Amino acid sequence: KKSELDTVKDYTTSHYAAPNAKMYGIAKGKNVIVIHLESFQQFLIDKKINGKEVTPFLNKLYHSNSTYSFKNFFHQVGQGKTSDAENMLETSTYGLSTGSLFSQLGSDNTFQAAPAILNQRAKYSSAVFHGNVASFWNRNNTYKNMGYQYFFDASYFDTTGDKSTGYGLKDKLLFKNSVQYLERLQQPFYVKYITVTNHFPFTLDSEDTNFKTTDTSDSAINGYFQTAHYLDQSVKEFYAYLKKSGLLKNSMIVLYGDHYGLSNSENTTLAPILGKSAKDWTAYDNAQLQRVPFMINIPGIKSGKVESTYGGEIDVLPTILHLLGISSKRYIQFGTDLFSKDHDQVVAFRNRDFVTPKYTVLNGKIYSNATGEKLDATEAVQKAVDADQKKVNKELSLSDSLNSKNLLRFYTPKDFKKVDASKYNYADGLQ
Ligand code: GP9
Ligand code: MN
Repeated sequence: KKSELDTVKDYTTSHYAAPNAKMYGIAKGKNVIVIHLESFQQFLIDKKINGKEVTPFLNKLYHSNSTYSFKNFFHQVGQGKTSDAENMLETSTYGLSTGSLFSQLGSDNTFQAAPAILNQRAKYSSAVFHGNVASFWNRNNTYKNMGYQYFFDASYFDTTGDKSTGYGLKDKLLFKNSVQYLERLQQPFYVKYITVTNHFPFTLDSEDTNFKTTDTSDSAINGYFQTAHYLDQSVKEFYAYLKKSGLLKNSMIVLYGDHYGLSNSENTTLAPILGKSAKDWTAYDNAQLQRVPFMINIPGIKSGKVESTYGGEIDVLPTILHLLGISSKRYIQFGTDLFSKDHDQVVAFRNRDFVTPKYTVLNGKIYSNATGEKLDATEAVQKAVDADQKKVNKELSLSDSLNSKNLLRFYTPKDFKKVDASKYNYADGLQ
């Protein structure tokens, strides 16, 4: 009888998408800097409020010819929110159907995650910078099992008084005060910045913003544009440092929004700001707002553009590995390289709803992306959608069995050395 691991492996092997030869290795050997844009939704890109761009710096990056930007990229998180996004990016496996994988399984599971892969395949060092306490979402334990060498959490920074908001150190200070550690990391490095200031309830001290925002009845919406603007300025300041230090030209910067900031219940108040009618707002519209930015900025290239490929957080790891010239074929990963001609454009949400380039399927109801209207599906469309739904269900359930049964402990990819979490002591920092 086939083992459960083999069933999973058979699926990911047959689902694997070979790299695009034009893209493979274009960022080989570069540092990788992942910037996690907290609660940042795609609609912020190019959005103007009172005649002013909310995120002018990110807009420029988004449209730059040194950036591959994706306009049909969706978050796929469940209840684990930030930690689910992190798990997908680090492992290309899904979060769990309830709760947070980091919290439930992060302390004990075997991971074959980005920091370990990059270290073993291409000698990358690795670190996370985050202005909240290390125990939030059980990161301190999970990161060790993923092979992160360093974790600079709140304890490394002065977070007192007005230096913090609800979830920790303000983003400008996180970027600025991380430099002392970043500069001592051996290159090439794989580092991740998890920002926090653009987080519900989106409040900011008045000294940190002069952005003139909306005046809706919903203070979260009004605040959202201000904290997003602040995040934009934070990234801009960090880029100025990267440029001045010379790191920029040796790095690939990956920016992504982890999940929605405004919830479905707030979307009807948001609708008029997006030029939509609140009274015609539907579940379809809520689903479309689950787009988040995904940008790969590789300073020096000229071929960057806004891509319309559909994809999500599950696809990031194989995409990045291939850009670095590292084959992903030997790993168990559920996503596929966004640049591959075999990339799978069916984007699964954690609740089994899904989006394809043509359809949005919510609770079995099919909406046309072209019209936003519910479809009376022809037999052929229904058949295609049923096949996609079956695949989505299968993929999520195989990922769940892989993770909840810790099946990776039985699998050793070629040359992979199991991560030894006891090697890492995040209190030591970089001496
Ligand atoms: C906290 C931060 C927020 O450390 O990452 O997590 P979220 O509430 O967005 O899941
Ligand atoms: Mn988050």
